[in-house]
Amino acid sequence: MIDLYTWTTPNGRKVSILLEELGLPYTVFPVHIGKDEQFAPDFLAISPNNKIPAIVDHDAGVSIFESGAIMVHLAEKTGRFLPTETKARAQVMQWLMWQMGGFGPMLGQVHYFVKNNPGLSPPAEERFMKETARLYAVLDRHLAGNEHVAGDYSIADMAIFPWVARHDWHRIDLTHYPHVLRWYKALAGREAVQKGYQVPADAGPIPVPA
Ligand SMILES: N[C@@H](CCC(=O)N[C@@H](CS)C(=O)NCC(=O)O)C(=O)O
Repeated sequence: MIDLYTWTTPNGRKVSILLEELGLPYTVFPVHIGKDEQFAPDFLAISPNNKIPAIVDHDAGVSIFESGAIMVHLAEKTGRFLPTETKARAQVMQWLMWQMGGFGPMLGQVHYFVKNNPGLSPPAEERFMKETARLYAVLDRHLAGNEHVAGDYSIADMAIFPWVARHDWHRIDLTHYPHVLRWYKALAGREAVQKGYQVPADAGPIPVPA
């Protein structure tokens, strides 16, 4: 059995989408980060960086924080969504790390400066908006020639998707990125993605442009 500590955010949804795709049983423990529940000692024992998501895999006797590490663990545990062949695995890992290192942190900065604190720092707004547009262009060019992000549908797709679902927060018009939009719509239509998106609470439908 797996315990999932999460909240209604892109990093949390990555893991709940994967768990739904895998069909693994799991227990959800909501951690309300707006109420500082991530600083509770019980949670810090599992996630010392005071951030969701985190899991406890009771079968394996391990607790893990950092969404990328959790996704690799679950993929390896089940032998799904992360190939073992060297080249195919490297492709998934590089796009997973692209999401963890850039397409996530940079978009989060846009949420902070542009959406939540407009006017606080115009240079920061410009810098992070520009980087966000660059990252979307990279993804769009890549998806122009690929159905999925890295070979078959994988944890790389599941890691990127919930961030694209916040496109209105980072002021991105998805119709300007037609290949991202095609890919995004395909994933938004998957039952497991829809179920995982609503963990730990119903957040309304996945936003999909017409
Ligand atoms: N690199 C981490 C980032 C996790 C993260 O930023 N979580 C946010 C919500 S999306 C959080 O828990 N924030 C609470 C806080 O910073 O106190 C991961 O991918 O797991």
